[in-house]
Amino acid sequence: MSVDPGPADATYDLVVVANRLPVDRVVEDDGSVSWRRSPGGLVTAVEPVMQKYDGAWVGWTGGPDSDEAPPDESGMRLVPVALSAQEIEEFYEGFSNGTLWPLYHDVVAKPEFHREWWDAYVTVNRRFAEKVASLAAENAMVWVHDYQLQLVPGMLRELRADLRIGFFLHIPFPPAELFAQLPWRRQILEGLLGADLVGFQRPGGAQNFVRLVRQRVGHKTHRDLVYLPDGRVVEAAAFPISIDFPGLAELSRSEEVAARAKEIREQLGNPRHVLLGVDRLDYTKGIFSRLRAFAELLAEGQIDVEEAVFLQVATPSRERVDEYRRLRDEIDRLVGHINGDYGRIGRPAISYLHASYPRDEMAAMFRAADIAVVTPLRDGMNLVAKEYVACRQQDDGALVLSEFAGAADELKQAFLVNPYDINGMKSTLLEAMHAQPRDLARRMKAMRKTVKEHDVVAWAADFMGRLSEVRPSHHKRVHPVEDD
Ligand code: ADQ
Repeated sequence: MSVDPGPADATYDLVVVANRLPVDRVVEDDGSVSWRRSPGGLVTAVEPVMQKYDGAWVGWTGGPDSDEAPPDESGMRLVPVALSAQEIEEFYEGFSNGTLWPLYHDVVAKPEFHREWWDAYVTVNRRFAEKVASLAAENAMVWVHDYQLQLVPGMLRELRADLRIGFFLHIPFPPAELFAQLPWRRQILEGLLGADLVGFQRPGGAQNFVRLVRQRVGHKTHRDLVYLPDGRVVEAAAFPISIDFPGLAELSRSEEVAARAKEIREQLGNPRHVLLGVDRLDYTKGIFSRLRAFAELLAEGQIDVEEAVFLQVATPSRERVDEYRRLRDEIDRLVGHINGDYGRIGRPAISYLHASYPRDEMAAMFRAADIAVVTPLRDGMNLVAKEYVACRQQDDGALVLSEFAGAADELKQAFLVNPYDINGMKSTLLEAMHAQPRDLARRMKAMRKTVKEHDVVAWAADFMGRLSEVRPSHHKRVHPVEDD
């Protein structure tokens, strides 16, 4: 295999590539520009590895036509990739969030297929790949993230055969029957195969990928390995992402957070049960069905607003995509109905908030809640479930969790539900409300141990460790196999 040397000015031994940079551009009142670290967990995860290597992070700043470079962040060089307004519409809102997002989430909304969106996806992926190719040192490691950039590994491999490339998909990888709808299915699979290691949240995602590669591209596969005709071996594996457990646990133990949690309960009227939902406002999160289940329990008199309140935080996102605007209107209406029908003066059944909160306020909400209700219809992992667990240092509280969230693989002691089954959800909510403290403590202890042992730093170290293992090329005779 020929190895292209890196360009003369390439200096980074590790390059992380994600759609967004880990900072947000903020325009202050006086018109000056500053950058604020965005709250995402990914930056916490890769910070230690970035410091160990000489690291750069390549991503979009979030605004149109901006290649203004933000200052370095905790020892990481931040390198912007500019997107035009039209590319934001076609690549980001279009192909990423209007085609891939619904397709990869069990088609819970209908994916749209437009050829011009695909063209923009190819163009932008190439721009990212070229930027990385110009920055990576010879034999550097590159870690590409998520569904917006699935062509980057393949494009980068063509530009720089010397690189060791890893890819991690944060959302589910769909079963072959759904993926097959995609008119560009083969190009996406070939894009991913540019990586040496392709990571998924669940083992099922890795299995779906390997099966599709065998069926649609015709490569030889064995278990989680793909043998390419050029001698490369690609590994597919699950790396369930996690949270900054020690950081969040410590924050939740602070006196300020404890005091704020108490205050939140008081403001909610000190009911016996505070139920909590925290989500990006997205149709995959199952917000509508969970509120319906709660409303039916009120309607049937199984619970009363004097004893149970639902605090639902739903931060609007992707509001330029039609489907998201519609969802926001539907949930606004449903909350209005429920509060109109079952609320009393000073006692709404649902306390519904659109705002985005700092970490300490989130920790206070997690501490204030007796039951976290996490019921996505499909979710790669769902960090909220793990965050709730990290904040329950007294081993109390109940987690009601959808079996369709990646987190359900690890948090087996949660009250697991099928979010499509409203009756099942109602009875599980009641079961969680009436559970004995000893039962709750047993469950929570086990879940806390799991999340503590598998925090986000361990996740990143695990992925990077596997990526850096040398995998010699194979000498198998490979010939196309038939569809199975
Ligand atoms: P998301 O779909 O964004 O992530 P999730 O895993 O739940 O979903 O993470 C959301 C994060 O935002 C959590 O850390 C949560 O605390 C925070 N958050 C939510 N609402 C907030 C608010 N109002 N204010 C402040 N913070 C808020 C995608 C995949 C997931 C996968 C992650 C990570 O869809 O399945 O778990 O990536 O890989």
